[in-house]
Amino acid sequence: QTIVRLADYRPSDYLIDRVDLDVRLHPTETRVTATLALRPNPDGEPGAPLVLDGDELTLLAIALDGQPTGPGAIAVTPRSLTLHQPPQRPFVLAIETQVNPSANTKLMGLYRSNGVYCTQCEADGFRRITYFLDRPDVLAVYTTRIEGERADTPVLLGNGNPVAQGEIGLTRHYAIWHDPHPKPAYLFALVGGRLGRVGSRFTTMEGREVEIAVYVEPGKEGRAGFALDAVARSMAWDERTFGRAYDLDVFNVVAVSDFNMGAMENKGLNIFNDKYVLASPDTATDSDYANIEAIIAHEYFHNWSGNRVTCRDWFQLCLKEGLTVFRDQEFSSDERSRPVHRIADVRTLRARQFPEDAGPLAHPVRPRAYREINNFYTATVYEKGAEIVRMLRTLLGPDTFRRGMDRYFATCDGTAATVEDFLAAFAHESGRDLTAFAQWYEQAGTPTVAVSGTYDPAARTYALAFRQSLPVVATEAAAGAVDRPQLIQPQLIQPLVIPVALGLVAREGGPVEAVSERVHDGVFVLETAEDTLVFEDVAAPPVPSLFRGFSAPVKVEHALTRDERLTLLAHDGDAFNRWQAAQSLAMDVLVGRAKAGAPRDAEAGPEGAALSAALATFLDGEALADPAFAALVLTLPEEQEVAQTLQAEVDPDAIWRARQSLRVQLGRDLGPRLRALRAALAEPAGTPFSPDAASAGRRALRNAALDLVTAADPDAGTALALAQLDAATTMTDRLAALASVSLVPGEAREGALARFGETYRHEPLVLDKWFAVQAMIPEDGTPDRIRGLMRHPAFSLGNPNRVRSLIASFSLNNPTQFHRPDGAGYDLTVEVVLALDGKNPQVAARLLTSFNTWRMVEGGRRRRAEAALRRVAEAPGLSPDVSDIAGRSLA
Ligand code: B3K
Ligand code: ZN
Repeated sequence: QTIVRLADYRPSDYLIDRVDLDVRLHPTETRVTATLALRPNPDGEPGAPLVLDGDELTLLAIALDGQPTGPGAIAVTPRSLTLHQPPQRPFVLAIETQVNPSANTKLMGLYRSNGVYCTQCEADGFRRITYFLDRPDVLAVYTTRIEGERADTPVLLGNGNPVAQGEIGLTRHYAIWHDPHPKPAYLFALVGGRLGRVGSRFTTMEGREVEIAVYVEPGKEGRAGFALDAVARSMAWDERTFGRAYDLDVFNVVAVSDFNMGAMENKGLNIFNDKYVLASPDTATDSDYANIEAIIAHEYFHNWSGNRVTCRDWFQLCLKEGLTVFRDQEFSSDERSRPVHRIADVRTLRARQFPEDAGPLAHPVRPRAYREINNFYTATVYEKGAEIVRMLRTLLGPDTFRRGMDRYFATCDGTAATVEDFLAAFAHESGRDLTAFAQWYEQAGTPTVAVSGTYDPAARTYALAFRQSLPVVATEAAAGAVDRPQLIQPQLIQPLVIPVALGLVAREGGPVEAVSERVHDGVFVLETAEDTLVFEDVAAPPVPSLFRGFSAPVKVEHALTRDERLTLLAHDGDAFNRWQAAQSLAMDVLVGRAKAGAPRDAEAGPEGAALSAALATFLDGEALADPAFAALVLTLPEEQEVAQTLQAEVDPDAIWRARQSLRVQLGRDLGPRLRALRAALAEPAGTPFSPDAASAGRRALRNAALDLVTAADPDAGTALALAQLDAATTMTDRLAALASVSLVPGEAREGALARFGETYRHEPLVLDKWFAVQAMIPEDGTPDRIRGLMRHPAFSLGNPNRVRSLIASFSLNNPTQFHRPDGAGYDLTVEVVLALDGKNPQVAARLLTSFNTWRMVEGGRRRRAEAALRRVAEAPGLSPDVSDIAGRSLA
């Protein structure tokens, strides 16, 4: 399999201006006629053959300018159709192909999900529908005619606006859709099926009347209202915040139950994993509501950042994904609580992106090479990509940033752009040279910034010395290696431009108004490997509050004392750093205990007690004022984060014991307060459900309290949880109770699990939660429990949501069991990866990324993980997707 390199990019030799598609839906023999208006690209190579991409297509007929092609004029291989001597003027190619949607288990191209025909074309699925120049820099105007049985497919949807529909004989009908906006093939979509609809209208700031609708399985319309409302709120927000209006007469969202990822931004026809559409108080948790809102917004925002301006090639993926994640994060911050949302986003970054960036799959935000592009829809491209955009805004200030965005949209509208085009817009508006900043896109690895502060009482100065560095593993991957060991060019390792938002806090609380001319709007910019920032006229030694709001995606090494952290927790004006102070205090305890091997009955040490005392003061003072924030302050760093801090020779059991012993200690020390808080936060009976952030925050704090109470006193906690399980009126409370109960072995747990499974046996999305809770039980019996659940009638390897909840929850979120010393966790994962690979390589490859931390674990486990990865790598008939992940993981 070949490696695709950014350095080899060449424009297409031919362009396609118009595409007329005629799709006659049939469960196993769908026929597609594509009429393509082509012409030679003035920027291409004159006279070059036309090579169209194809994948699992049956070619039925082909005509050039209305005439059958002569013998020898074309060549067909399993992956291509070549026209040897295309006319060197505009010409029309009509191609008829046949595909089998029912046999399409890869869920790429045209497939059926619960009987509904739908498509997924990003990154390279359109070639599974017809032969095409399937690359993002070929933009065409599409007209799509879809025909099907009226009984099977009463709803027929395409991109753009509906232009006609009609009957064919007694049983068939058709619909014609036209999308006036030129788009790459990856944004093509169609849907045909029996679907329920909820709809409303939105009038854009330009006065356009838009019909917005959400389509779901018939009978589930009652669960689509929240998503529909989120569409309207997204449209209004993008107008308000970025001046971007919607540009078609209809906007449709369709929910399907078999989907490889979260959702897809097809022009005017977003197709969603139903998990991110369907919501009711009884079936969806508060985090489901938050995710639905965020993903609806994300896909909608792509209409500008992705669709109107698309990517020149797949190396530029972050151009649309990082930017759009940034936009959806801002939307959620505005709609909910900004500090709480920022903390949640940083937790995700640290839990997913930092490990990726520190392991064998590390890659730059803009990779320089790939074997399988579908493996690059990563936390690095998305989440770190969003952090880069955020840093840009911090560096330029909100007004210049907004002008830069306007310029980007204005100058690149209708084109396939690059990261350089994006940065050029900001360079132009700010008058700044962003060449050094651009290094963030090129260099893999999480930088570390070491900081030390020195107070000089005589000079009344306070100096902060900064030093940035990149870890070794990152410098290797920085070369964009897909085929390691690739040369590491030392000149790539350049200092990054790092915005440090900071402030000084007085020991007794309150801000210190110190001056430094190098700090603008609270931001110091670190641009060299080392630098020292001096504040003048500082009366007493302050406590520095660094990287406020997590102003750069770095690890900070800063030797603050416990008392200094306690000062920040109590007094920092930056909410993120107050939370960070609590996390750092907890992290110190966890790392200390884990390194000591964390014997099971570790006597509570003084650091733990200090944390308890600080949290007690915090809870007394303000838990009720901002419960969502308090819930985050109470939540300990995840096991994976502790592992990242330890870096090498990690013993996941020791980490678990360290975390468990601290949970027990906090639960014991804070017990009475936590119970009182639970009572104070209880909703009066009859309170109507609301998914808003404030109500969700109260539920979050009650449930964080339940978690700690149960850790300290399993019997009493279980009783509380069982009562909550019975009385709960929301899925949030019910699931939190089930999760608490699930950590205490015994009959109560088994009974509760059985009842829950029975109650929701007809609700696959709720069963997913039930699968996940069980997959995350940190006990030896879990792999067997999972094997049992794989035989559950609701489980299917064919459905990505089921695989993610039962298997990926285990491999990614149950570190003690995944990394079992006997290798049984690795074996289970590998077994599923191999069984799944023949059906759905994308989901199999994603699951295999759970091994990305294998080099960090201690020797015995490491050897077993390596052996398991080798079993995958050596298995016959592997997909390119899985073989790529296995290969890079072992390299
Ligand atoms: N752009 C899609 C992801 C496509 C993944 C292809 N393997 C969803 C999104 O990020 O909005
Ligand atoms: Zn996206």
